[in-house]
Amino acid sequence: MQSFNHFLREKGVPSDIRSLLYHIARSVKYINFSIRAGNTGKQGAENSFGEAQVAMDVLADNIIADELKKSELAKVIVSEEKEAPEYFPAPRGDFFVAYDPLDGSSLVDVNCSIGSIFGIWEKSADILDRKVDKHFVASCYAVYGPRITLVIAIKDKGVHEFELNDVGEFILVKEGLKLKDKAQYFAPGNLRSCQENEAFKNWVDDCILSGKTLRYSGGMVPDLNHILLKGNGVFAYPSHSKYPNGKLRLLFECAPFAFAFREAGGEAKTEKGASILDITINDYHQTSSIFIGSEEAVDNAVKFMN
Ligand code: AFP
Repeated sequence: MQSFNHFLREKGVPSDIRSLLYHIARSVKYINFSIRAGNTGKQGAENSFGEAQVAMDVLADNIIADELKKSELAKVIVSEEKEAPEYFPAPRGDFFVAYDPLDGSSLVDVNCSIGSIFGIWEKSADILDRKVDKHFVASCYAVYGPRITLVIAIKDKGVHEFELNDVGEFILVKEGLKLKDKAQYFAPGNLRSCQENEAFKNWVDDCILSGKTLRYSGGMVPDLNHILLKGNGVFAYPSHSKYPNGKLRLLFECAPFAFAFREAGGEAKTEKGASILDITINDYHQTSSIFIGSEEAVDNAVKFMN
């Protein structure tokens, strides 16, 4: 069983990226412990989207920021839970890290799987007005479920799953995750928009009529993890009157998964058909619609939407 660091070193992952990922993995361990021991109640505050924060949101955010600072590799970090970026002295690196410390906050108190999502870019300066894909070097996400797993995507080096073992090490369990073109599974987020969006309703009907299997939990991390590990599927979260530009955040949710899914041979597009990775970052907290998963299934969904 290969350890996290040994596997990445064998894959030729540069030491600075390995070290940054090591600190991210440490933060995941601390968050996992806090979830199992911590407070699942409300924080009594709101994030920059005006969403009620749960105590775990704030705790997870602080744990990650602390680990990224300790890495001395992340120069600029942006969290879904904070309006403004944080700037750290980073004598050993120049990375920009965007993260959603705890995605699925509304699921914490009902013991459903939740996750943390990270995007890692080189060249921390001038992130705004840059395309998502420029200097994008790695992304990863943690799933806090029956097993604690960390899925890591490295540019041109594939997507791999690690599991936290009983002695606190992340051990390789699946190397080289790949997505087939066709999808058996579908995960239709924002189903309420069927009432006002005939095209989306037609797509959902087509998924049902073509015998696709519904797998949707309301948590983006477990829902996309399901598609990646099953090797096929399509997840959708279209815009609608409540979220005219989509609900999901470009930097903290859509981009890291779009990067990982592309590395696995999949696709991620907006409902208008633009590649998520081609979007220009205008605002750290901008949102986007997203159709992501098996390439053929995503293209078919976008055809329905247009
Ligand atoms: P919370 O973090 O507020 O639970 O939202 C989770 C999420 O950002 C993403 O994980 C889900 O895919 C999506 O929202 C679910 O949105 P709806 O609550 O509108 O279905």
